[in-house]
Amino acid sequence: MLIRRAPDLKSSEITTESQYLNRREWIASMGALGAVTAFPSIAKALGASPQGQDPKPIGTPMGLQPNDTPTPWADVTGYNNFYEFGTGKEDPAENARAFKPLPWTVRVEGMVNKPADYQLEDFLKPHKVEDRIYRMRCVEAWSMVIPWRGIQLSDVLKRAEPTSSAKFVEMTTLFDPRRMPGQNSRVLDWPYVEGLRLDEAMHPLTMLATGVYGRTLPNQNGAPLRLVVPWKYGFKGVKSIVRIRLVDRQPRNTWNLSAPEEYGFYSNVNPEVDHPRWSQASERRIGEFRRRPTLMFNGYADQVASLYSGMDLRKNY
Ligand SMILES: Nc1nc2c(c(=O)[nH]1)N[C@H]1C(S)=C(S)[C@@H](COP(=O)(O)O)O[C@H]1N2
Ligand SMILES: [Mo]
Repeated sequence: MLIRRAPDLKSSEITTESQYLNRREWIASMGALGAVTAFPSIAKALGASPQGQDPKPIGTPMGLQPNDTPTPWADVTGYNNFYEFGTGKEDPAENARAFKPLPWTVRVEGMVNKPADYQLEDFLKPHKVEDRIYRMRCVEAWSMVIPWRGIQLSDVLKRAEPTSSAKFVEMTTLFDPRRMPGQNSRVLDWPYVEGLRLDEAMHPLTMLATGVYGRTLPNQNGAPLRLVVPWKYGFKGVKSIVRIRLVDRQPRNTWNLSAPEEYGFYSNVNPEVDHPRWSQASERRIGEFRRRPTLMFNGYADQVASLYSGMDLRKNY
């Protein structure tokens, strides 16, 4: 496998010309979203709150396509995968209601010069918080456009000072069956764990999210801290993270442990490599009826394809 050094891009450098164009088209398309919310029945079908109290989607659109509009608040926060709170898409919003994400400790450890246990506030304090609107896609072939708020994972890693042996990052969800009732059943091997290669983790698109729609992250979306990697299938986005560990071997990841033939370590969005149970060639945007084509790396190929040059993406699915 090819290990490359992490790209050292400033965030200003990743705003490409095509993103400027997308931004203009996106602003134009917001007119269309306004038209939808003007019809209460349609807005309701799309999941908008009947009181019209939905927060405004804020943030810099990054890599959005001309027809991408932010997924309504009610869908972003009402249609979730978070097995710690049940396996149905509507379970997490219901079952995570009582979860108290604060106080929260994050441990950064492993092959770093500066391991530490941080209270969430201290963990976040030195880093720049940004609002960014990303396309997201689940391996089950549904997709959303989500206005995230968060920090770059690269900032956290730089602060910890990885040693030269560190090659991967492993991130682990809280294990506390009293607070996460789904952990009392054996649907998955708890705690949920995910990983990235160090260069993927250092990529400027990779975020640790603390919010959506300019608000604090709802419990069902992975409060208080979750991973967001917009060019990978949703399951890479590990929620409610308590540990970030730098390691020299490819970490185990939960879905690969449960069904290795179905879920790989890389899990890059790839319309050419089907999952055994779901075609990856097209997707259904939540709130829409027709399918749309799935794009290589979920539309972020310009920015991330070079991470995988020389790799066989059929083998490394
Ligand atoms: N701890 C944990 N993280 C998780 C999951 C989970 O079940 N447990 N589900 C994953 C899957 S399959 C998806 S699609 C995304 C969904 O994130 P969202 O609900 O914020 O859209 O979370 C991912 N992170
Ligand atoms: Mo998913």
